[in-house]
Amino acid sequence: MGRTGITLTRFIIETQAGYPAATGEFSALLAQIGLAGKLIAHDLRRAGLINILGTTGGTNVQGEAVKKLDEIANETFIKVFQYSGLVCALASEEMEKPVQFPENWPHGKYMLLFDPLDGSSNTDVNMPLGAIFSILRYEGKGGLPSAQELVRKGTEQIAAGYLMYGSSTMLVFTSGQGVHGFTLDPGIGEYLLSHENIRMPARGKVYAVNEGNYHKWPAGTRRYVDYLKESDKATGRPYSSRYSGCLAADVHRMLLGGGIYLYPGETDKPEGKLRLLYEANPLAMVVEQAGGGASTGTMRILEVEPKALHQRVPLLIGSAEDVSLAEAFIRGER
Ligand code: AHM
Ligand code: MG
Repeated sequence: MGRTGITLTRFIIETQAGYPAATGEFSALLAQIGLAGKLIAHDLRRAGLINILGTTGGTNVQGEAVKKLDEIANETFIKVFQYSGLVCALASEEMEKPVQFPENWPHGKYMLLFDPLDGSSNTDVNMPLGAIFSILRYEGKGGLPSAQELVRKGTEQIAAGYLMYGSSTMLVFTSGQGVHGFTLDPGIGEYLLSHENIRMPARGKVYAVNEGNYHKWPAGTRRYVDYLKESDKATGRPYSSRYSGCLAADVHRMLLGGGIYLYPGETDKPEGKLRLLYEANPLAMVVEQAGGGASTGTMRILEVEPKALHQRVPLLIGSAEDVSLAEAFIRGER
């Protein structure tokens, strides 16, 4: 049983020595992310009743149709952090440019990059959704960070995690001291420790990929997915296929049970679909901290040198041995 059931705040205070800011700022930052999660979960639970399903009619910087809930989730994060005194700049999938918070400067030394509503195609059909966040520290003395100062390599993240709105709401994070999962108890409005120090199995039995894109993939990726479907008792094949349309939910499954999620590059779109800074990097940090791996197919996600805020990257993420084998297929060794 251990510490199961303790609140998020108590967990951080107890373990504070190992956390990035022993001043309580980091604990406040996570509590604010938790608050954004509670507010969004509250809307999602009533979404069919309060006219927040469907699209706004606009398109975002990625050229994708914006869902009403994308906008609501993004505004919720902004509201929660604007006068928090913690964060000097925010960047999100839904905004072309980062937002600076002069009202939090110079006290707020954190920068937050996030996907406010991951798996937006699930909004109207009552399927799982998530939010993904990456936390950086800004040491600049000269003033608020410029847009380019948020574009950092994954290894520079000081913490990362995701919220998941499934049958329960969860907050899962790492600050480089293991991965811990908290479940929101709606009765008392608190996140309670439910999954301490999550460790991923070295290999899984499940794969998640949008197989409708099979004919767009390069040969190595196709061969790998064909391999997973072959029957072979010794290697636990065929793997089961589970794809929810929500990256955070699929990675959550792999984190707990092992396996591999893929959003590969395509022959005509080698950069893939997912965004490096606020989808791939934070989940890569979480998964590596739990003993798993995250790769572009040819290199470690956390070492990709980013050039732009909304840069895309192919993503293979999951159990360490599954990811290594997928890389071997992509290199043409299998
Ligand atoms: P989103 O952040 O706009 O929702 O896009 C990311 C999502 C992932 O959650 C999911 O795994 C993938 O895109 C689904 O894409 P597709 O519909 O192409 O399979
Ligand atoms: Mg997303």
